[in-house]
Amino acid sequence: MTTTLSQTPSPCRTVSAEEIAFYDEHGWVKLRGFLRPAIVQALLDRGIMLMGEDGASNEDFGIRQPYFNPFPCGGLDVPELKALLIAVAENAKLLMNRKCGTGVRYFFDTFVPKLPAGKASARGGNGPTSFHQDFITFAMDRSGGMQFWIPLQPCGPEKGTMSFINGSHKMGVLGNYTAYEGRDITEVWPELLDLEVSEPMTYELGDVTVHNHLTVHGAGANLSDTPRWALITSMLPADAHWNGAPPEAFDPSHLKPYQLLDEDRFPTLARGSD
Ligand SMILES: O=C(O)CCC(=O)C(=O)O
Repeated sequence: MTTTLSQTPSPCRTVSAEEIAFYDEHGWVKLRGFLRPAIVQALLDRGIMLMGEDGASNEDFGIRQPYFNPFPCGGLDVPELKALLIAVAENAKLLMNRKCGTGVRYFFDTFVPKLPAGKASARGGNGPTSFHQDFITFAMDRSGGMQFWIPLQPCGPEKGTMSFINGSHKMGVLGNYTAYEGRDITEVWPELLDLEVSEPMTYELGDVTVHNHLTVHGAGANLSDTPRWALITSMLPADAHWNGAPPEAFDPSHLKPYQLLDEDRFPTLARGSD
């Protein structure tokens, strides 16, 4: 008998107490064997359907930067993927570990193929990822959010996988990388050189990393000749409000400054106990 994704109970496992402690201390954690391979395959199939095998034949999304060619996944509209996002949010709540039991709100889910550095790309997306924090680009009034970085195929450093600066999430907000005038973040903040940098990640199918929006991270170029297929899903504390600044990740035209994010666009996927 064939098993469909919707017949199976959970698309992922639950984070362990050790993983929660590692995340709290380092600002990131690798979750080995977190996802069922079938859900990873479903994500890859959707990425290829929307973006083509080359990860670059998608409708123009209007964003040009070297890190990757971004394109929305739209997972909330696909029942199996919505179930995944809800399960991810429940794990984000455990990792966030707020004392008042705050829940978790969906922020976005985006394919992020990094295109091969050796091939010209009209879309950009074929360079290294400079070291940065995510937080400042999101225009939120509070920290606590995190990215689940889901490789859709096994991959390692040659594909341009991330390294993390351990403990950098405890250093506060370090500015927008566009304000560094081309300098590396460690030139602007030499304090970061006192911290350890993780190895670039190597992922088996089903492995995922999670990093705090305040954790400094970056990646090399994709030195292979095929796309580095990955999906980022970003989660926020359910009590996050827009801070009124122009965000890079969403259109705030329906919000007032300091407004709680609305349920229509940013649904609460993991209910809080507060
Ligand atoms: O995929 C990459 O190279 C970088 C991803 C990133 O910056 C993020 O997940 O916040």
